[in-house]
Amino acid sequence: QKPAVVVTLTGAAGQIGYATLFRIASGAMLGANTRIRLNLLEIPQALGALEGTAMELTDCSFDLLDGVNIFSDPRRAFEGCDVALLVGAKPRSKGMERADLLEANGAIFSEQGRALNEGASSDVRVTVVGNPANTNALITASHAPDIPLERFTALTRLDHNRAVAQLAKATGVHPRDIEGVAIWGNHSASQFPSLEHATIAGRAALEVLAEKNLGEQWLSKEFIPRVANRGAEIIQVRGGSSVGSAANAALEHVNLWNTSNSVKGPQITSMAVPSTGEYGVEEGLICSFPVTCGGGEYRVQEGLKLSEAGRRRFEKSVEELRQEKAAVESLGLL
Ligand code: NAX
Repeated sequence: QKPAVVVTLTGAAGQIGYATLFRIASGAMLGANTRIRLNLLEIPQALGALEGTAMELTDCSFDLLDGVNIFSDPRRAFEGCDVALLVGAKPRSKGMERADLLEANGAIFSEQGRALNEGASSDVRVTVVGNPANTNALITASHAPDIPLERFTALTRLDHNRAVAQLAKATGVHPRDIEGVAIWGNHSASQFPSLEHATIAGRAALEVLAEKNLGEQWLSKEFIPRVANRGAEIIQVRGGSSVGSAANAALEHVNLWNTSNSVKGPQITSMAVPSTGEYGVEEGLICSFPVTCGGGEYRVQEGLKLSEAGRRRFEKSVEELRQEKAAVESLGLL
């Protein structure tokens, strides 16, 4: 029998951590035939709560769960790590400047990058969820020079799922009939959720929308801002940030990327990955693109033509990524 896959989850006592762990242990992330060992990382103040979560995981007697270990030392948490989910991050507190936020997160992700570099297994795959996710992924990667750059990704699957849901709602179809939606750029309000190559039951989504009199106006005034600001909308309505949907998206991201027989079958998803020059995005930025993936690999879908408006929206988001990179560079975090 194959040895258990070591999954390291940071921020494990947080909200998304709690919503993710039980599903990981039940096989929703790596499939029903993959045994798992969980390494959970938290800050010292949260170890008590985390101990309680570990007890609950034990109480589930999951078939696939070979063990749970909790740590506050990243070097130990990432030892032998095959799949890393970096969820723990410093939230922006009142009065905190943007540079302070980048600096606080820079310290966390550079230390974790070094720990991955030292101890992770040679086939490690890393997914960053903690915000600012793209730039945190860049910081992590830059401190792990021995791990191939393409192993570092950031989560935009939640934005992707939100875009699919909004398209489904507007056209009165089920999300399962929708393909080819993509998030381009940064996981932030500047992102470009694109329907330009989306299809609904095989028909161009823009055509279906046009029949309902939903055109450029609807895209720019309703669809794009709705998707890009959905996190804020959830906070307003729910009184707290997205948790279940974020956990679900993180599981899907890892599942689609790392299993050859992913739960949802082959499909185009959105993933923030290190650019190798695709669509004119310079190397060194971790940018969301449409990708196909499976078996631990992904490929950016190339050759798609964006409209002029789409191109402009994408470029604006890429510019924000450049600025974030310049800011962390000037703080000496890369
Ligand atoms: P919580 O504040 O509930 O949990 C974060 C946890 O991380 C806390 O338990 C904290 O103690 C821990 N932590 C802080 N520093 C740490 C460190 N150095 N090592 C290990 N653990 C550490 O936040 P939660 O709602 O779980 O959200 C987690 C992160 O996900 C946030 O940064 C949030 O902004 C981000 N999100 C990213 C999304 C995405 O699509 N990329 C969507 C959802 C979410 O907003």
